[in-house]
Amino acid sequence: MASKHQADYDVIGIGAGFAGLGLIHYIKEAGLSIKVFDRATDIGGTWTWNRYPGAATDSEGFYYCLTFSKEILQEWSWSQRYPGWEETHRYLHFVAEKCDMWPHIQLETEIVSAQFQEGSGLWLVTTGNGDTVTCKYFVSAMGMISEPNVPNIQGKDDFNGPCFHSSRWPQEGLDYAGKRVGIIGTGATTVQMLPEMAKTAASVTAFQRTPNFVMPAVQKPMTPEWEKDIKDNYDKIIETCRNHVFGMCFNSPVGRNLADTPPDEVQRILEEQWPKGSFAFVFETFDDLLTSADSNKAVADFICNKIRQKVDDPVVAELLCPEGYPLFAKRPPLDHGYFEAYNRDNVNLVDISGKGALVEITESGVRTTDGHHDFDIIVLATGFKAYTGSPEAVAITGRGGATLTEKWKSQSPSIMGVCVADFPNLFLITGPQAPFANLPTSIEQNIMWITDCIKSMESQGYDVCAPKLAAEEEWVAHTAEIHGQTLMAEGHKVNSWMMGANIENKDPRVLIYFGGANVYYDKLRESVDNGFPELEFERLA
Ligand code: NA7
Repeated sequence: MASKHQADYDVIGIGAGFAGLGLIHYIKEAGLSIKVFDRATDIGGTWTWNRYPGAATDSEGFYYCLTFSKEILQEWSWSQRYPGWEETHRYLHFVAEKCDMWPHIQLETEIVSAQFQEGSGLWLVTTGNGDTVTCKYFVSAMGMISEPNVPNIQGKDDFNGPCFHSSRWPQEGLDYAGKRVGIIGTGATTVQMLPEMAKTAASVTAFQRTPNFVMPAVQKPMTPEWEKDIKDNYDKIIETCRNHVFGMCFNSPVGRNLADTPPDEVQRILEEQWPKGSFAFVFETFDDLLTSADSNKAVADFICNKIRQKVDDPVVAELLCPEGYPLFAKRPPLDHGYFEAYNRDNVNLVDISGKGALVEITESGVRTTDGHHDFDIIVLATGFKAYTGSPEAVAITGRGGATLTEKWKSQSPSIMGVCVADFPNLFLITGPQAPFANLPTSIEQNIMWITDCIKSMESQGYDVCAPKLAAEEEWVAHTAEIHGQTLMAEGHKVNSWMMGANIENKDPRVLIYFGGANVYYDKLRESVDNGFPELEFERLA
């Protein structure tokens, strides 16, 4: 049944990364028209912006991928366990070409605003050039860790050399060999970047406010035998991710709590798992690490001892050991030689957590209260405005004239992270209060729900779907209750982006559903099966 009001496209998406490409596939398959806009010069999203040395996936590549095409899963070959940004970027190009997605993509086009039009039920979308385009369904595929957090550090525009956010790495590349590099921040980005840069830079100095629980990645090349095993078992791999609490290819729950395990056995299990690498260290050891403070502390102590073993200088080692907060209150990075890098003569750690606080960036470097550090290059590896930052960067105005930014001022409510009350026909892929999980798994589950909703509306001749406020309140309460039962609730004490606590002048909040990605995917399916009870459907006159 055709809509009474004609739009330029059935669907407009913003963002041509994993989410945007996945959206194109499912919407095309539904027989609807779609255009995806991206301000970047290339597709790839995260994997086109984050071109810093060492940038790589933290999920293993064989399940950090889209699964809708069995052909692609068989044809594409990953070269190693954790593909670097170049390889992931090449993979996304492969997907776009193979599935004939290019006609549906418009690059170098920033969307600056989108307004819901009450009369027609369409979205009016405006580009940075002032061009306007309309759609019935408007989808944010902008990614949940993509809008840079650039803190207001005094003097950052005065520096004489390159000074940029890590996700705005110069696209033409940057020659840092023989240069003195200063990096502000020591999150997952720096953990990947620092050991790689240290190989050729004259010096690399990291300014650290909060140390992280960094666990081993254990990179390894893909062998023909391993690849065959993966490709022979893809259905099982996809099913495992779909049914895992974090959407990953791990065998958990393991049916064992640390609290019930004798200390010797705990050490034996942790020692056995540590050299295998990946987040399996948390997910395939014990089931109570994210809920029991004592169990979490035992593993935290184990990790700190490993750090002490790796770092030669005991003072530096102590500075690198997290203390006073639980493992996973901040998202833990994976290690590709980060700690060993501090044993090099050209790598320095500057503690800015206390009396040596960061004061300003000057023409020639960084000043702390302890002195001045000269640099040729400064990288602001200061993180992202997770979950809400990207949608808020576009002026999205819903019913009644309120913007998303206004709606999300003190909390960031949604229904399952996919839609928001007062914003009809707007869909988010991995919006706030969705789980934090292996992203391609969550992305695809979200897109399937969105596409099913759109297909249902089209087949019944509906013009508008309005998310119900009561359903939103229910999801918010449920998400908050579960969040409060986990140790991630302590994230606000350590500026965790998982609670939006890393953003200046922003109230910490519940941004993530921690009830299990698998449980969440079941809820999305239930919603489809029950005819989307969270939504009110309308036909316009
Ligand atoms: P993160 O993990 O948010 O790390 C940002 C780092 O920047 C962190 O060490 C912060 O210290 C530091 N930071 C932020 N603002 C400042 C100021 N004003 N002064 C000094 N230091 C600051 O971002 P990443 O890019 O490393 O990783 C983001 C995610 O991307 C990662 O978790 C993966 O999921 C992929 P703090 O900890 O707040 O003391």
